Amino acid sequence: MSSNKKARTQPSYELVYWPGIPGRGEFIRLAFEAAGVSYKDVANESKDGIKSVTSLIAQESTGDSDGNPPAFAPPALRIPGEGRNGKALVIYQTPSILSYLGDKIGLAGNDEAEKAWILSHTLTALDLNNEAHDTHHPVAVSKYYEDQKEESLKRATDFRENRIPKFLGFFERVLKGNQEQGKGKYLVGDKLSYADTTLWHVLSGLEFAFPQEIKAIKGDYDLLFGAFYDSVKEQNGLKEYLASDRRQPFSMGIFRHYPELDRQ
Ligand SMILES: N[C@@H](CCC(=O)N[C@@H](CS)C(=O)NCC(=O)O)C(=O)O
Repeated sequence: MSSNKKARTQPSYELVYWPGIPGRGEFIRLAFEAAGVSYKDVANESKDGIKSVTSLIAQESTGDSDGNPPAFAPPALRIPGEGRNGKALVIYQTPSILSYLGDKIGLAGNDEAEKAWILSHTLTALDLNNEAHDTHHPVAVSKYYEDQKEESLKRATDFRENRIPKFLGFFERVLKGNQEQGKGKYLVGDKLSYADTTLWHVLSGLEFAFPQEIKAIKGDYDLLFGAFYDSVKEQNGLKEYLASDRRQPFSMGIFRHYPELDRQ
């Protein structure tokens, strides 16, 4: 194979993330699926794949033999051949992975301004994701929900009454401001980006975790729960993925449905 041809071939991508839940790995999966780029979901696809996750975050690790630093937490992306001296590159942190991949798989926008906005909106959607998680773990990540129920109720009430409207109102304004180009379907420019897939997943998680709340307020966000939500899930690649059994259902991960935390 000529070096030119090789340069145009996609490298093989390996997603390293906990098996059996969407979690933060889903943000990376949706980007690959939307771009039609193949990847290996190591822990879901191979027996003993979970070892790739546990060794990635081993507490004693100072890095791997390919020269990568230790990773704090999954998700991580491993790309053989793209690291130092032709070795494997390993990167972690969801937004860092998305911004690395965005350019390479065509989901990062058309110019420097679009690239920066796409990353900014992605970070904001991930902030919303983190705040949704904190509604059931407001005191300690290492403690059970059952040990922090009282605080969870307070946190979830504030989240529903103040934070959800602030975030959703913001994204509705973003869509409105970009309506000429994006037609309500895209946050930035005139095509799908990893900011769209990321926000979409957070919205679907909120619908799972707080169904009564979202049902009650949906109508206030015409674009977000209209053109945007519908068009992202109908995108080529995503539509097929979302209907497949590779899409893990929400359960007891970041988005959890505790009826007592929802609108009564
Ligand atoms: N900001 C990080 C958060 C990573 C994270 O919290 N990963 C979770 C799984 S979704 C985990 O296993 N965390 C272990 C820990 O924080 O100790 C990212 O977006 O990648």
